[in-house]
Amino acid sequence: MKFELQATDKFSNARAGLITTDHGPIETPIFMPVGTVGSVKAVHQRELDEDIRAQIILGNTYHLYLRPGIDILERAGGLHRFNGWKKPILTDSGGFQVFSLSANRKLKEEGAYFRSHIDGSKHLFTPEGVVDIQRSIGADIMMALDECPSGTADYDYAKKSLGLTTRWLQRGWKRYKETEGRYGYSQAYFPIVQGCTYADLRRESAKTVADLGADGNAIGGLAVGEPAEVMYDMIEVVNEILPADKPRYLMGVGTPANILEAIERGVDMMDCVMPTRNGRNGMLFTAHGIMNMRNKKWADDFSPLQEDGPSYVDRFYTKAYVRHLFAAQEILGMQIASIHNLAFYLWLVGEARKHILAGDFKAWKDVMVERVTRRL
Ligand code: PRF
Repeated sequence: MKFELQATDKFSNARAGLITTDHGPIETPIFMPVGTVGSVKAVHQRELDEDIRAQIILGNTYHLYLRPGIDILERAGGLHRFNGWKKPILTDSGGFQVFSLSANRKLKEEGAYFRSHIDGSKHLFTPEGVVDIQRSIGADIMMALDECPSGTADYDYAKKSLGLTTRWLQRGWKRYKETEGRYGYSQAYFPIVQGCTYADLRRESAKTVADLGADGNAIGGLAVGEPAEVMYDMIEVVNEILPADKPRYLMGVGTPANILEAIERGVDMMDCVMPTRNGRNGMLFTAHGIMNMRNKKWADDFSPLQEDGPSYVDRFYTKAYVRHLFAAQEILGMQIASIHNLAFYLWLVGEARKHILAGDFKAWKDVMVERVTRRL
């Protein structure tokens, strides 16, 4: 994997760059749609590619390991062959999902013990094991096993937790260096900065991560219950230390406004379930504000979903029709909302990139943050 820094904003830390992987290029800043079980919910691969213009999607080690399982993924020739997505894939390591989904999880020095949320079976994720699993999945970017404490964790807990994450990182990195991709293309391994809301722990973690010299670096443990301002402060603290010539990935963030604030602070990659999950509940993000399609006010609004929207669904369908689909609980409503929201997120980061390259990112961003947070 290669990263070329193409421009840095004069008035902020925003950057434009180009990541090159064996499955093609990624222009940054980029938003990565989440495809937890190997499918971006309610969206075809063709729509993802041609309409939404996704450049990279996510998968989850936790889910894919439990189902369909590593044997099937290996026999398929990896996740790209299995789901037909030919562009880059990043997989999260599983630690975060073990904590949010599984039962009876327990952290030990050796790894994370947990029971499957599907059938209750017992499993252990080790830092080495999740490298092997991600090799089998064939992710272009693999993530280190970490612990993500709550955003309200106390200092002692955060410090102990970071100790474990750091030891796990060294073990995972060693396994990464000793192994190779099994499908003939190369795979990167991103370490993850933790340290909760404590600047000294964040700095310490960022130094450890920077010293590894990985192809890219991630910031975890944010958007987990701390105030947004604290998240922004932590991003600033960490990005002062993470190398400028490697991509920076902020995990699991966020709203359109969060994304713009993160880009302003030097983040290059982001993912979040929000456009798809909230979309399935009828929440549409647009360049003019947020619409709840369950609201009766749209019932007789026959104007296009978003006249100037980036996706064909924006002009093809009316607000009244989409409101009807949600009222009638039709699957198509969820599909339209998912395509619209993802196309909007990809449009937003694409515009951010254009404005960084043009040199007027900061002024554009200040206007956009206000617009995208309005309620329509
Ligand atoms: N670690 C991992 N995945 C994550 C997170 C993390 O801290 C977050 C936190 N926002 C989302 N996804 N491995």
